[in-house]
Amino acid sequence: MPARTIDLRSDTVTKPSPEMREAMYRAELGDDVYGEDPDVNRLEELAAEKMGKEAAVLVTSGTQGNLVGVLSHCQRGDEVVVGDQAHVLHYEVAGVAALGGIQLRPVPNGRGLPDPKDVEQVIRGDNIHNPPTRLLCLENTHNRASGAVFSAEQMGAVIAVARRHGLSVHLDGARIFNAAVALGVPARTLTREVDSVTFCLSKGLAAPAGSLLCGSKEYIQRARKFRKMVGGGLRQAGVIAAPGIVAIERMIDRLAEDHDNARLLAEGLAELPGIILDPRTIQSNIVIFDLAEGVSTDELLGKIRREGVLANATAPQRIRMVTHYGITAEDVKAALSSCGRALQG
Ligand code: TLP
Repeated sequence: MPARTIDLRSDTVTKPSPEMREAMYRAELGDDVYGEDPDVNRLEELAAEKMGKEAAVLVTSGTQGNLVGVLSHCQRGDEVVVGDQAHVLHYEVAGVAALGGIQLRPVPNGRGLPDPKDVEQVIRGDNIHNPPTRLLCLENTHNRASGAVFSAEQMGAVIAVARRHGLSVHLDGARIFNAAVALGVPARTLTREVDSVTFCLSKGLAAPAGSLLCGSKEYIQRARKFRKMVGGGLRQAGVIAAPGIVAIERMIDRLAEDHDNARLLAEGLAELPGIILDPRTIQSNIVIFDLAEGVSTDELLGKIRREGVLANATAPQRIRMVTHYGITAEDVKAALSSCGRALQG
């Protein structure tokens, strides 16, 4: 058995810090459906302030945040424009379609943001045949684009198109603090122009669960009702909120270490035979690389797993590795050695 597991599958695998465990233990607790959990109330205020919005609501997960976020903007039969690589399109079980009767309209986004021209082209005019285009969804950092980071200016160009046509804008900011740290700006500068944003406590910030949906007071009031509808009204949720407060107050600057480790990982991987990766494209904590023809994804993943290194495939010849609170520079070096052995033998 390997001495230690180096789990690069995702930053969702992070375990809470000792301070978070202590905060959970000490949480005062109250029934949050009555609005009576003091830590939840404090966390929601803190989240709203960090995102520069009037209000916030604690949800169980990023998926629930995006679902409730979209439901609170749309009516059944509305259409939402999203990048064709968006998390909301690939990994959220089509929740907005299945539960909200909302149609997702993908536009190409490759390794970046959707092109404003492509967005403009799919916004529908007022015609009896057309679903109303109601919302534009963006993602920052972008998961399937190797954690690509977008500045406020870059997002501004595509948001301007949405505004010109009266669309609202929701940001899947599951890793918005990674973007903020990578750019060296406060997160609220990246969320200023959007109507709503979801961010996660349980990825690089290392809290055990929970995400926050943030927006105007009136929007968040609506969202509270949808959260209840999808079963997200929790009771003594202070056990989640208390470590969430620690996550926001103590864990944001630390994300820079994950970015350094991701760069180290990408530079090492790029040197290995059979791996196709330009390390200059890695901007945050997600490293995605392709395998040359003839290199088997399953074989590589199987070999490194036997040495205690875990990673996931995101396509037949594509692997993702994510750095996080549980991964040190030493772990990265060990993972690189393991990949090197697997590719040579
Ligand atoms: N992403 C997970 C998987 O679902 C793929 C991961 O391991 O990266 N938005 C973005 C951009 C995300 O990356 C994720 C999680 C979510 C939303 C959903 O968050 P959770 O897992 O809390 O529902």
